[in-house]
Amino acid sequence: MDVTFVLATHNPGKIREMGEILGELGIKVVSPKDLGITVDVEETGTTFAENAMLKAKAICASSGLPAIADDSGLCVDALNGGPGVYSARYGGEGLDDVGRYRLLLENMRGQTTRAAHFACAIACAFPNGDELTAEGTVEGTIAFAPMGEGGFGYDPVFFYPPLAKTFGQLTAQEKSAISHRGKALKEFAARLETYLKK
Ligand code: ITT
Repeated sequence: MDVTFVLATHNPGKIREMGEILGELGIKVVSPKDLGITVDVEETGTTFAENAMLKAKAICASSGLPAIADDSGLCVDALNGGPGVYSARYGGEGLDDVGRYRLLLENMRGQTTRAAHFACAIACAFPNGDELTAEGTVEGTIAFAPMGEGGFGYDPVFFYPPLAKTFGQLTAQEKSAISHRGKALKEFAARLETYLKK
């Protein structure tokens, strides 16, 4: 594939995972940082798909290149699907990844219903106005304590029953093979291939 895409994200965990998966799928990417672009996009959408498209369009407009964005989050049944689209802002500005998952564990204390899923929407915006989208989810449960140092965000507290491990205990390859992001990016790559053939 001879097109270069900008990864419309500032999250280092996503840049790493998306770069690896897209690289394996033969898709060339650069980061906004590589291009000297810093665009802070306000995530005003109510769905992952809307927010992903807002980010992709903003970075496409400022770079002049096709841009791929990811909007994702953790949806917990006992929290009525929260933090959902607010996953990055859970607990307010002052918290880091560890602070956010600790707050989640605190809010889940005594809760026996632990089902949750990660969701990921991928959006791609082209300079000519064309758009592509794809989505992926993965089901799991909220662990009772953090386990593992891998991944990022809520990974240490997201337990994946089929492997009996948290996402924090998986290698990058193991996580990508089953994750919300891995699934969404594979679907996106298939749609992109069809689009580029047209
Ligand atoms: P960009 O908007 O720059 O891409 P962000 O971190 O603000 O970065 P989101 O608004 O999509 O991105 O927030 C997603 C949050 O959901 C992220 O910060 C993590 O806390 C969490 N999250 C998403 N995918 C995850 C994953 O694979 N593992 C762990 N946590 C994840």
